[in-house]
Amino acid sequence: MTIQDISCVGQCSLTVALPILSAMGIETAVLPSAVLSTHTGGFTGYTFRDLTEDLPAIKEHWKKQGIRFGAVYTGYVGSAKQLQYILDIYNETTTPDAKLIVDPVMGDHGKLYAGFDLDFVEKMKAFCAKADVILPNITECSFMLGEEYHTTGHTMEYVEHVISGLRKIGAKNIVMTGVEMIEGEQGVAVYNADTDKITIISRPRIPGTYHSTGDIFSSTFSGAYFLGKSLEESAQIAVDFTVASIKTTEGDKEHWYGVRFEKALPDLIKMIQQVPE
Ligand code: PXL
Repeated sequence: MTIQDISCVGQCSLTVALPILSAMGIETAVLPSAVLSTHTGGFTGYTFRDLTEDLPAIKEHWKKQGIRFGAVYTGYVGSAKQLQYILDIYNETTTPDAKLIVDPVMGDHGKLYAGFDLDFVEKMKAFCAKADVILPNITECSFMLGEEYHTTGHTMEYVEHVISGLRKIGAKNIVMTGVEMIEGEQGVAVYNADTDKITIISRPRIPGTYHSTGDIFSSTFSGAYFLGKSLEESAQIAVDFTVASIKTTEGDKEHWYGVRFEKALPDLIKMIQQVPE
């Protein structure tokens, strides 16, 4: 089950997660955290309907129906109060082995998204401590650690420092996105709590900024991990599909609000069918 907003227009959150998870062959239930006419990253005057108070009744109905989920993946959450409701849903409607995968969606490029504040950051930190895997970008890591944001030049020392800070908050497995360790490359750092090892997965950087690629990454990661791939394999598939999605929109100035990931879905289906070496 995935919990995030429906941005009616804008190719992010649920309108990205659902097609990706479906293409991976995973039956996915959705819980919309809010409904917006568009996403908040560049559109103005959007509508925002918070669904926080719908969550308890939805949970009660699911419980009455005996519904059980095999995993929960959370993205953009509409209010701090929702985090407790989501934990209740996770605790009361999942199978005993169900993983909680949290993308602590709060900001990018050194700034919080519209509508988020430092109080939300504190609550998100506590929520991340309950997760099996967290998928923060560098901006979200900086806010959670209360530190300055560094765009590029991420040394291994910096990555280790951030991971150690996030572990102190209580995070278990960590996939940090937007890591730029090698000039001209971008990727992710995967911290595996079982092996206590960090793996860097990096690809040549595509110039420009592309909205919602974090949601594409996290949805793909969650799908691959749910299918039983390792943390590292899941991150690699997610990086490769994110790159393939960006390539469909590279240089397309008119399509500024998202990427045409739909065109790359056939690649994703091939990627998850490949047997690891
Ligand atoms: O892509 C993250 C995201 C999700 N949902 C909404 C957003 C954003 C980023 O701007 O505005 C509503």
